[in-house]
Amino acid sequence: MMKPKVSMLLKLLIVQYLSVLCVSQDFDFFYFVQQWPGAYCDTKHSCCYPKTGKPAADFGIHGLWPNYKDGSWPSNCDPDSVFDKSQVSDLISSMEKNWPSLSCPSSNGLRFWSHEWEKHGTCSESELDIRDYFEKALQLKQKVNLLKILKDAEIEPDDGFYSMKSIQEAIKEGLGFTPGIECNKDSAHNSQLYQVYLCVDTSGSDLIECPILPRSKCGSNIQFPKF
Ligand code: U2P
Repeated sequence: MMKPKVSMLLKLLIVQYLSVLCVSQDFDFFYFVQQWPGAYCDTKHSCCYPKTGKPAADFGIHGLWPNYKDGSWPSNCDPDSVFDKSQVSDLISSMEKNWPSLSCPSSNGLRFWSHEWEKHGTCSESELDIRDYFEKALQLKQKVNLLKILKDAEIEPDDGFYSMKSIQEAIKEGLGFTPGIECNKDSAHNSQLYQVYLCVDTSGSDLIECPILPRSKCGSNIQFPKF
């Protein structure tokens, strides 16, 4: 028979071990990622406008991605949780406008939103249920008017080239936080402004300084393509 004190200690250790396991399932912050449709469409692969028509010439949401401070990220955390349109029915028209899908074949967005929920959203279920998840992303988009911030710094989608430094500084000036910038290449191999990463606290509400910026493959001068 184990002495009572020893068995109590063992129980405590087991509880502590389990709680560490649970906490390690969590995440450290979100990347809120917006994409410039002009850069998505101006590459070797084609793009397809959504069934609702050509999206506005504005940044669109790509996703709200739970991330770890070391730069890695969890994905597909809950295979039992599928995207349930009925839980976001009142958000759909805003999602069509602010979170359009440009991949081919043309879609009404449901495929894109399901993918984002299942791959990323299910990894922040400890903080946000499906409705909160989409609502938070839409609220962040309303808060952060990237196009205006850039326009105020005379950086516009006019096919012109701008320094990475001026883009990062304009956003830092406008929001108070340094963004991550991702580029892709057009068919002439020009590096162009594709996605902007901002960091958000685990409640999905407030911008924070990024614990780690995504690695950038941009040149020092990048094109801001028309859309
Ligand atoms: O970069 C290519 C794709 O990898 C996923 N990604 C990237 C960085 C990151 O921090 N987290 C992350 O998930 C994205 O996959 P998607 O959501 O598009 O399937 C990104 O497009």
